[in-house]
Amino acid sequence: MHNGTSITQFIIEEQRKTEGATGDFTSLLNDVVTACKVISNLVNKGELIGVLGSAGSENVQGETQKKLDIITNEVFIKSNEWAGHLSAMASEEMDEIYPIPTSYPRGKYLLTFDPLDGSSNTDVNVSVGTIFSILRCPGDGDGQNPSEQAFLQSGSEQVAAGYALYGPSTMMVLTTGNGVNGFTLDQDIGEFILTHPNMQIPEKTREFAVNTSNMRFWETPVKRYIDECLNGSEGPRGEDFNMRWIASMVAEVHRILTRGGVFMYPLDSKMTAKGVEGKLRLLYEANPMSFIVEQAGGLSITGRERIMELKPKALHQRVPVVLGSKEEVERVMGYHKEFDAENAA
Ligand code: AHM
Ligand code: MG
Repeated sequence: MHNGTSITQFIIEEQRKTEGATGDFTSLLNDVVTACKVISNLVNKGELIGVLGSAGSENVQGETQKKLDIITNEVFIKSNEWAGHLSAMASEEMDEIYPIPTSYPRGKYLLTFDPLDGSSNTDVNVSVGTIFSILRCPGDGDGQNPSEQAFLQSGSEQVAAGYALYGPSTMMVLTTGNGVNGFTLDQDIGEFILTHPNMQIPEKTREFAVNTSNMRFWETPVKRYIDECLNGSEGPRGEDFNMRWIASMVAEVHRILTRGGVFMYPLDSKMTAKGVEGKLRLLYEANPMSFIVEQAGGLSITGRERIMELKPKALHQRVPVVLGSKEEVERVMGYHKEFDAENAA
């Protein structure tokens, strides 16, 4: 039995440190936490309540939606639209932004989310998660109709980011720019309890996560990095590496926060042939995860640039992602720089 700090207490105490804080942000985070508890319950019940399987529709990215993608998106909207803290929301599962209906007051924040990341894993009962990011609405949501443009802020502008991981335990990992803290849901009392204070990613690691079935489509620097890992003690790295691929970014990032490693979904020629620049979405996957990873002492890049410095061009923009332990991510960046310099010459 855990008798520690609840996430509500933690958020309120954090907020007290901020001068002029109105309590709006605390209340918004609480609504996000509630949504994640509801989703945890749905995911946990699974086929008992008939929520597994496909919905027979596609999202804006042309991906088949699972029933749970649609249900969890609705849960997020319903939990977060009424309280008056938000001006608009945006999600992986909605083509357009969702302005807060005029029947509710509008507030100074924007919320982006992927309600159920890794949802291809639900039917096989493997961990999935929710990812979210909170931005300030330009003009503090001055009553104007919020536009897509308002969301196109670089990751470094995020006010908070977090994820919920629905695994053997349900966890919530959160940053407000002051380190990273992890909470575990105590199902008996329905509260997240602080169990992983001040999470830090080990700098050096010998573990990587990548979908190697795409190897033949990768760029040379990525291929070089992974080849060197695979060659282990017989290659230039002189050490053996371990590999994992869960196909749930949330679970992958959580492992890295816990024991280090590198996760990548790099650019490949299949994507460029289709005119897309990556697999993962910038605003509600890559940016929040980059914020968390960097707040835990790691690094997150596209291969060539820091993700949080990118100026977003579109709501559903995709980017290549390489994140995790600092030394390894810096190495991957170095390989890209070397390659680009050789090819420019
Ligand atoms: P989703 O948002 O449609 O669930 O896709 C994102 C997921 C990530 O969680 C995961 O890292 C990746 O897609 C897995 O891709 P793949 O099936 O190519 O291995
Ligand atoms: Mg996703």
